[in-house]
Amino acid sequence: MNRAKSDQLFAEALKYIPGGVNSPVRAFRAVGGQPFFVNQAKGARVRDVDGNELIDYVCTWGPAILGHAHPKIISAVKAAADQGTSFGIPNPFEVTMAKLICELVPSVQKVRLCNSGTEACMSAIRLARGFTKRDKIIKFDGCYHGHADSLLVKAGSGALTFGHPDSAGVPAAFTRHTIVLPFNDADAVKAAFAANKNDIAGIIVEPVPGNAGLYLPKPGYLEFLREVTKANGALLIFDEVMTGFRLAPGGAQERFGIKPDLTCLGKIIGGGLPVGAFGGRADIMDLLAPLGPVYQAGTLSGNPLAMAAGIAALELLSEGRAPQAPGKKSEIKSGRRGTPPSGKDAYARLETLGRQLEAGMKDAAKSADVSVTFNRCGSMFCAYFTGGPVWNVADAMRSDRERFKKYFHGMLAEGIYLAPSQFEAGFISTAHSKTDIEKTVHAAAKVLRGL
Ligand code: KE4
Repeated sequence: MNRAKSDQLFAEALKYIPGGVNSPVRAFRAVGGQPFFVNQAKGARVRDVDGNELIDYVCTWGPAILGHAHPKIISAVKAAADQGTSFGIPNPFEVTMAKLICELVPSVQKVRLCNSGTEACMSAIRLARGFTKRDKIIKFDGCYHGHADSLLVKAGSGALTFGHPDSAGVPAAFTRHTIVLPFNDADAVKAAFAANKNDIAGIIVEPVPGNAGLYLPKPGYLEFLREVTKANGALLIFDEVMTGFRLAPGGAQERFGIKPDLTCLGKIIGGGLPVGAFGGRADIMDLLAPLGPVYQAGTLSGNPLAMAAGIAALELLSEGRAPQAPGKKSEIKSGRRGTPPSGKDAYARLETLGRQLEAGMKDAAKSADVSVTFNRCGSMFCAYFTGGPVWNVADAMRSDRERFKKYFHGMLAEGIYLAPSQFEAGFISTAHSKTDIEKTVHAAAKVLRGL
């Protein structure tokens, strides 16, 4: 594949941007080689600057659930841009977006818009601490909630499992109140609450973790987190930056029928433009400035262009759908083989394509006699190069990363762009076709045979 222009751009980028990228995962450090540059994307495809066209399963890390450059999103952004790009005073789009989120996400009564998932998670934690007047937060290893200092932690040891900084520049004091536990382990959570009585403000969790590949909550685990937080006067924060509007119009909380106290959102609600949001119970949200003592702000929060793009996306995803009653469990069954969602055609289509990919990948791995564990939830997936089940990050770490590297580059050579790391989720969009999935599975069968 000719990459001359990409290589030239990367050499130039390295002079001005650390690592040549504006976000580390794009640097291909986990798979070797160097990134290509894209200047055009449409539907299920991206086109690089050398004219190579690739079937895209990164979907800009989740936002492109309707495919790239959906005409309704593009025209909404153009129309908004014609009126100006930012006003420094409320704009009508902010109200429309807030209303849509409150109608679609079962547990959200009020919502605050911001500019990234990091901001959303950082602010939700500050709000939980302000509301409970407690300092400690539980998070799970393998889950990623953006790069706020107190969340860049790795597990310590033992039931207390206090966090240690996972990045230079983060003082130990900033992670002292972060308890890191293994995901899908109820006993570890019980022990942490017992060891930190009345000190834990909340649990923040990706209900379906998509930042160490993809693995699912064990049956009953999310219900347990809901109950154990309630029993201990702590808040349950669902980080749905990735799963929000991805697994159902009401996100994972609709798919699994759980009502968290706060929810973090991002990605899809910006239609590809910079965005974040956090929302939940009104009695908690009303502690936010200017009403209450918990400060949070953002120059471009509720930006009209990001709102216009996100509103177009959410309207397309939720056409003709009655708002879900809070806490109502949708017809979607939890777990890997959930039945197609009750929502719009979009989700039924995503489920059908996801099943087709899962079945094809499993057949391809079997016929190539390569150990692959293929995890999927709706249109999110991950092929781990390991034989055993993957229910947490420890299981995920057993995957053969050298094999993944070869697989990634083999698929790229076949015109398939997967996430450049074993520890990232893949995404299907409504713009993918059955033929695209067939091509992908055919390519995988060829590449796996050559591993
Ligand atoms: P941002 O600050 O990148 O908008 O969102 C942070 C975040 C928070 N919560 C969850 C569940 C997330 O997945 C993310 C961001 N996800 C990564 C992909 N694994 C973004 C890609 C990147 O860092 O470049």
